[in-house]
Amino acid sequence: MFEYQHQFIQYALENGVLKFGQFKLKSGRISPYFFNTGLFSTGAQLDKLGQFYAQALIASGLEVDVLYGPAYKGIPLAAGTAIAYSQLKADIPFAFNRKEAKDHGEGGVLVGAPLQGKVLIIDDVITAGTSVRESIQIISAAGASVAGVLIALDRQEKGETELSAVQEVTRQYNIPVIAIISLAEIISYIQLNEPDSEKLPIIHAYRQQYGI
Ligand code: OMP
Repeated sequence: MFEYQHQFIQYALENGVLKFGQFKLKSGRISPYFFNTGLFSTGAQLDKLGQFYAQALIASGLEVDVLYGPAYKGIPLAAGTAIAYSQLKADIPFAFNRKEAKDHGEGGVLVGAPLQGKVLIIDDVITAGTSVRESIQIISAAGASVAGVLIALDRQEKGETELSAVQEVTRQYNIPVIAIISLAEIISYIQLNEPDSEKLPIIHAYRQQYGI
């Protein structure tokens, strides 16, 4: 585990973004943990969150031309990452979509920099991958190529097949999915900091059932 991944989990715990308990997911599964990036909700928190995303992007070595944030949750994430990336590496354009097309003013569903070259999708969590597929269609329709996907957490759960949603996306579109952390890092973090935690067997059982 990289130092920034350890720090990211610590930061998520301190801010109540990573929680343990019983949570119903979009998929209907009852999960022993939940990660809610929406709770990073101050300027300083968005600044720090953007730094983590930018560090993960830099660590991946992926070269991208534009950052794209899918509405709604991806918009502040792409903006925050663009700010942090400009401080750590290079100034980079970003864009996002509207959920409903605007028929006056500048019109259309896309806002910000033109989608051209290699576009990186920035989102929060991938479980089944629904939102990512929609973004890929929007970027392709604009005539640009998808460089990959950058997310905060890969839950490493089975999708419709034995593969995880992230593996399915990687295979279907031949693009990398970069995650700041995955469930594996959350487990390592607990093992390191709370080796006797009662959370561990519960998370292991969940992983046994739904994990890849
Ligand atoms: P997919 O679009 O099916 O991949 O589901 C991802 C979405 O699930 C996220 O964008 C969140 O709305 C939600 N989610 C979380 O935010 N955190 C979690 O830990 C789990 C989920 C989820 O419901 O699966």
